[in-house]
Amino acid sequence: MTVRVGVIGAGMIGQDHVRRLTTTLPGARITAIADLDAARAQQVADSVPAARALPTGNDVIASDSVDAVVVTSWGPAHEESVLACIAAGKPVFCEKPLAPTPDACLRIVAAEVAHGTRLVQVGFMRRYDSGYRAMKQALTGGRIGAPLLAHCAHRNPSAPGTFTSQMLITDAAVHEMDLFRWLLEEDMLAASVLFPRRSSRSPEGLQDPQILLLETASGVHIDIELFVNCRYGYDIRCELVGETGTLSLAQPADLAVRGEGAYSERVPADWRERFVRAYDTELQEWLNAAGGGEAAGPSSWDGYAAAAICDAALTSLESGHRTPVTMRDRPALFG
Ligand code: NAI
Ligand code: ISE
Repeated sequence: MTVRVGVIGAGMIGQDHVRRLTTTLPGARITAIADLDAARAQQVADSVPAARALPTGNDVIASDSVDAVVVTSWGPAHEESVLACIAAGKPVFCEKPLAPTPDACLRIVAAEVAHGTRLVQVGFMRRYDSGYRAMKQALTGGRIGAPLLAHCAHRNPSAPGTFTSQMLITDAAVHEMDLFRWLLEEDMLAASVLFPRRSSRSPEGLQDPQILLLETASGVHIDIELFVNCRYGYDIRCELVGETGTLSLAQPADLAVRGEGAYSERVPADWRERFVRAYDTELQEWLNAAGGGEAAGPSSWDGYAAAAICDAALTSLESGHRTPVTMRDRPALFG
């Protein structure tokens, strides 16, 4: 079956998802694209056979030639589009963050509960990365005993001038927040943000790097270095320490070179290169479910949980204190 897909937001990741849905993954046909920048929407639509540029996201959702929707606009615009998809009964893949605040996420959760079945998948692609999947399998298979703590790094070579200290949490660390809920199968209890020496290479006023410490309900501590102007490449690291061993995310390069007395591996340029296979797998899973009018993978509840953890971390960023994560009870729809 071919799913006719509409796309809202034709920026960096929107174009990357359009490419994979058009040239890499079977089972999809892009039929409609909208962007606030009409020229950009037209340009992207022109690159896809039989796709039309439409004036607004709501036009895409309402279109008879759209069965399911990919939302890749900016975070604050996600809620309106996702709610409109649920109202139209159309499956929707929404990039992270589901919405910028816990309350906005809860409105989406409530709409999905009222609809009665899941329609929303959130773009937490790390759950589909083969390295993290191997880590989860080894953990649940008992290879390192009970997990105790984890060390992570989330480094970007550079961030746009508009990047704020808050965005190290809401834009970057949100991935680890979801990842560890999935990996450890438990919620977070508290968040604390620490401030190491500021990099003189980061824009004035940006607190970069930061260390985020998450605590799970069972007491696992997860430290995450967030550094968005590390200059040398996109570097994602994770080591999970258990009672009898450790699990480390292998470096993702396909090739290691020994030559001229040195050993080297390529460091990915950005998230598109590092997680290319994970994005392919997550969107294939979404397409497979969307073909049946449903959603799988990270849910709107997972989007809400991540927003609740972000909220605590943002409070800690301001106050300098450890901050408890507060969450509502999970509706039955989300298992
Ligand atoms: P971008 O700025 O390159 O593109 C966003 C596009 O959305 C722009 O062309 C903008 O004009 C359009 N847009 C904004 N509001 C709109 C609206 N109401 N209707 C129609 N178009 C609208 O941003 P980028 O990097 O592509 O990020 C988009 C989303 O994807 C963000 O939520 C971001 O956090 C997420 N993202 C996720 C990644 C991942 O690894 N899962 C990686 C990069 C981005
Ligand atoms: C970007 O928006 C993403 O979502 C990437 O996955 C993340 O690693 C990066 O830090 C964000 O800026």
